[in-house]
Amino acid sequence: MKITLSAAIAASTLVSGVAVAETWDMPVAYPAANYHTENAQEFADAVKSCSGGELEIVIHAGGSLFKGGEIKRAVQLGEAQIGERLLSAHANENSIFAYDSVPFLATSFEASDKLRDAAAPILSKVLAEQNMTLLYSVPWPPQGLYFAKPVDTADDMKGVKFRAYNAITARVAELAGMVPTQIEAADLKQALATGVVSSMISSGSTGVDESVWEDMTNFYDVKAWLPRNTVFVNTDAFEALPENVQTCLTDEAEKAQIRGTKKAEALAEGFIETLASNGMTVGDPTEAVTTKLMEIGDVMTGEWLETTGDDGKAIIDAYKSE
Ligand code: PCA
Repeated sequence: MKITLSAAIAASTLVSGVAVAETWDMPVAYPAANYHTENAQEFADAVKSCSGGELEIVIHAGGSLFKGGEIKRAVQLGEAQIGERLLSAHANENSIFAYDSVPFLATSFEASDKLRDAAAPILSKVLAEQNMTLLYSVPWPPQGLYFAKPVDTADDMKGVKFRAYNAITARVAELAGMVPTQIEAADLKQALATGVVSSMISSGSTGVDESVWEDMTNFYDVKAWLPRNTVFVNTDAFEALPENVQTCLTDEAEKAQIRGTKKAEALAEGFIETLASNGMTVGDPTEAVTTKLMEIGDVMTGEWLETTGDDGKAIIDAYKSE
């Protein structure tokens, strides 16, 4: 009897999945110790557990499997099954991807969540057209300006070499008279050290990850927007999963979104304190710089609405009506 029972268990395990256990690669662009990556690792661990070991997600941090700029395409083509990407960096392909980087539209964690929900239907549709399924997204803390000198007036920004992480940040720089170059966070330290750039807009998180106080001196807490890292899966790979594993994945994605957002918010102030304790001058921008940035924000909001048309308008309308 005992033997028969264990044989039956063995047979059913074979059928129900252990024998067909899947391993997925999950490329991410940011370092292993960054909270986005730690959150993704917790997500992977939870998926392994709720799928009863049927799905193992292996995280490849710091652009080690695919560089930031390659992750989205790798998932689209099924070269990786799942990935995390700063989708706004693909705004050149479809400006909807920059919904989270419209200057001064959503500048707090709460507003950023609202905007995420307002954009979710359209973002899901755009990703679905590319054979990808949206799982979750987590914000970066509010974006501030970093410089290697005090910047008190709009003129102080002119000619400064600026590290951009997407087309939006490049446009901010351009409109401020700076000279943008798009550089992944993984390559930032070298670009700063070699003088390729000497300023950027980013969160305290990336400033701390890359110990930018070694090359820059001033952080201005502009709170321009909260860009997001988005996690998405190749739709064919997702649909090939047994239904219970699909549910496990989407349930854990929802939890990861909440957990990651809370982490970002809890860590935000501390990042800025770390910049200060490492010698950076931290504070608000001057009125003159703020005025310039607001002007730039207005121009860019107009440009974003123009390029996104009805979809962009629908997102803003849904956001404002919430
Ligand atoms: N850090 C990322 C994107 C936004 C942020 O805060 C970066 O600088 O690459």
